[in-house]
Amino acid sequence: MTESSTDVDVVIVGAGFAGMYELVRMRRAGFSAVVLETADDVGGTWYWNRYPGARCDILSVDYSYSWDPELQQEWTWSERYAAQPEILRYAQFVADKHDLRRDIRFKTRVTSAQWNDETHRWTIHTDTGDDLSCRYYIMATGCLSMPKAPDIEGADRFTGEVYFTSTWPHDGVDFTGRRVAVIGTGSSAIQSIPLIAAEAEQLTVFQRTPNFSIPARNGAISDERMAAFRADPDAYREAARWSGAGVPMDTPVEGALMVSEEERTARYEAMWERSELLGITGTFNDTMSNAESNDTLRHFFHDKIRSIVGDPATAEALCPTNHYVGTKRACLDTNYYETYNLPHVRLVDLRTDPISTITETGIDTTNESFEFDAIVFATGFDAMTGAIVSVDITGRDGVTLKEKWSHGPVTYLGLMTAGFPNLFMITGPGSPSVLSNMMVSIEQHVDWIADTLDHLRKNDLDAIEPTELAETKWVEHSNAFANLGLAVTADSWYMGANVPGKPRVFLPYPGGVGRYRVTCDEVVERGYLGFTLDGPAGRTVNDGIIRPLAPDVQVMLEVMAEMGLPPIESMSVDEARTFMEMSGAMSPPGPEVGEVVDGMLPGADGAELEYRLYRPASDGPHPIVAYFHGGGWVIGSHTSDDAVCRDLCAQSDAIFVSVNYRHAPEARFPAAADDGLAAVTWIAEHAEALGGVPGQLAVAGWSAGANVAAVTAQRAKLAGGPTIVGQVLLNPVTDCDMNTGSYVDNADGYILTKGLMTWFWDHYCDPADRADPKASPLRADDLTDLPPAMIVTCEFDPLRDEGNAYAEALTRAGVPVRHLQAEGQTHTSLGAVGVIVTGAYARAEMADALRNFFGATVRT
Ligand code: N01
Repeated sequence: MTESSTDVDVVIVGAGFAGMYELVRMRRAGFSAVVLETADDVGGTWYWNRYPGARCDILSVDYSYSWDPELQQEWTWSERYAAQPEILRYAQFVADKHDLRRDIRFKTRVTSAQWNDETHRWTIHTDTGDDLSCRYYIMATGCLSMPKAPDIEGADRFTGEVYFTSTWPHDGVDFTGRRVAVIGTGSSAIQSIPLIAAEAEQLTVFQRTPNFSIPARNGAISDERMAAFRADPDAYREAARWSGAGVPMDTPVEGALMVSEEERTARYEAMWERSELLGITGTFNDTMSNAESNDTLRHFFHDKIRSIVGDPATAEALCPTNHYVGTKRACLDTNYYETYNLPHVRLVDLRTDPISTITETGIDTTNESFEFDAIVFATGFDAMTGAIVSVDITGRDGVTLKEKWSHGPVTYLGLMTAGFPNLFMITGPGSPSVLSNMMVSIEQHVDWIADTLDHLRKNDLDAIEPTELAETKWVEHSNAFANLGLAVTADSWYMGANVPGKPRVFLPYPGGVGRYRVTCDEVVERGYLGFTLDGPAGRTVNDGIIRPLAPDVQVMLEVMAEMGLPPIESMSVDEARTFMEMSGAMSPPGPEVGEVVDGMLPGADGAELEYRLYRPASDGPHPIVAYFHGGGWVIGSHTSDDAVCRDLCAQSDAIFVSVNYRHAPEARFPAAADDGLAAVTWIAEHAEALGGVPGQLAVAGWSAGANVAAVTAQRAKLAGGPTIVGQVLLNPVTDCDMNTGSYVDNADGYILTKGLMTWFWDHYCDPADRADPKASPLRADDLTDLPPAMIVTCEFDPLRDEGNAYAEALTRAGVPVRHLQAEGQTHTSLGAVGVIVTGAYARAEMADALRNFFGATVRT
């Protein structure tokens, strides 16, 4: 520490909207705090980005602080989308009103920071020579604040004027009479190009990737929007906080392909007229996840561009074809496409004619040499991580953040990172941040951090740090979420793909601000789950995983919870059966197969059983799988697992015969088990007539159906036939013991509860009979010589442990077993074909197992 050192509770880096509000909260909480800021005034991004046309692209009414009720009344925006000078004035107004500048050290850049594990304090070094010591170190450095270094050959050779949109001269630039080049066609370029064109004698735009942009239609804020806000500002802000992207908006319920082409186009036209960035991908619910749906939007944009831009070749060059709409950040513009109709404006398409070098006098492409008076670099930022790792931050054990993040940022909740106690990031990587209205995400993080510091103080603690497990699992969760969508397919700055050498990782958290807020709140409610808290009061490691479910499983459960459906076990049997049919009718149909045929086969005790046969599209004959549906022996039918049968049939290239075995309570134990054996016997005898290969018969089932399949395999062995070459058991009931660990862990959750299993067992089987191996196949005396098995269990299923136990027992008995425990999945999720994408791999493995049972050469 130098002589000019300062000891404070909190150092905040950055005096943009995040740092300013954090300072307010720290002061209110009575912490001593200093803000360090490179610029000579507040405003952050709005201080630096002063290029012509710079304005927000979230409606001004939404892009405003909510924490000062007076401010909301005092400040009136002049336009729908405020321009940079007005937003900067707003930041300055807030700084004045709350007298913030007295705690901000301007023209001060943080150069390095070191954690001291003895004192639980950070030492912060600055370029002014001043050092600071603080307990808590908060990076409010913004997501798009570190300009990307020019990565074009010869960039430093040009002797004319050079401008960067990200650090524009404060007194503006006059391009009158100049020949100007703009490199880049992202938001900054798209906003500035029309205004530069209005002055310049010649403007040449160098475009590597065209972007999607809609007209901003700037003007007065609509009466409707203002009325909604003024009527109840608190309710309006609250709706924003729990929304998907931090702006109150209706959530679309339909996919783009669910409506007619006319209807779809009409809705896209309405979106185009409405001129709101979030509306672009908010017209339908699957634009960001379904390529075909996104294509309809992409083509709508192409048509618009072609209708505006006069020169067909220029129009085509402006049509984005290598990424889906919304996978790179879309833009709002004022006369952007129209600008290319001006005679002195030209577009150079770098995809066909790349820049070879920048020269002293201009730019050379492969085919041409251009001379310019000025070059404007609108080439973007080292987003989300650049500003954070630009400071040399050293955490515990001498590890630097740069080293730790060398393969991509690793954070818990985008707020903190393990090994760097008391270092907070506002809107850091792994939080919704740039996918949302930044104001809402900033306020949520600032509040969370302020509340956390207050919690620590109240509890005589002075250090907080995420656990490795919590952090690793958060990154996995965020990545899994991202992988459900199309955004990971683009070479965007969201993916770090714009900066040469930067690891390719989806940087923000894609689950939405409302869901994310629930998560952060829950972390706190569960005693700071995933954090280690330390200090005079002692050290507590509250290790754990906040979101262990696969993200699409989580979303499905949320949707179901919102529907407020009664639990199945509270229904009558008839109601439960109707409910099951209705849910099946609402589910996606599963893939096409060659043929679906319904028929009847004899069950046990003279019963006549319906069956549905699914035949692969390839030429037969095929091996056959006798399939038994799920439904607790009570509900469901030969058609209720339709999508699963189609999917497995198509993937395994085997015939599936789904059997409507008799159900309880009308036909109690052992009717279902007896029907299983009878059905398999009949199928084996009629294999040829069914289009099958005699002797190539496997059994498969799901849940209670997997119980029937397992029991059938055992009984066929005991009876000396028919021959069964393999068994595929998905979440099987194998035992009547309802006190296993998985029953305890999942007693109340995830649709199949302990209560529902009790309801099923009670309908199916007397307690006295349940230990019979025909009900509990795990209890069979002899498990040797059973057909090879593929057993799939799910982490969040009461039946998990008994399925795992069956896999182990079969293995012990010498039966070849392939066992998969699907992490993050529930009892019903693997069967949700076309809904739960993260479960598809398990069905692919089941199909693969079937192919192996039948042998690769079976049909040749
Ligand atoms: O930066 P960008 P931006 N040779 O990265 C091109 C926010 N923002 O400053 O796409 C040739 O989007 C690059 O090409 P490519 C907003 O979130 C908000 O415009 O990499 N070209 C791209 O066209 C936005 O998304 C507002 O192939 C090169 C452009 O330069 C984010 O900031 C306004 C190149 C960079 O576009 C960044 O926007 C402005 C090279 N070597 C910005 N390198 C609001 O309205 C890069 N490019 C609130």
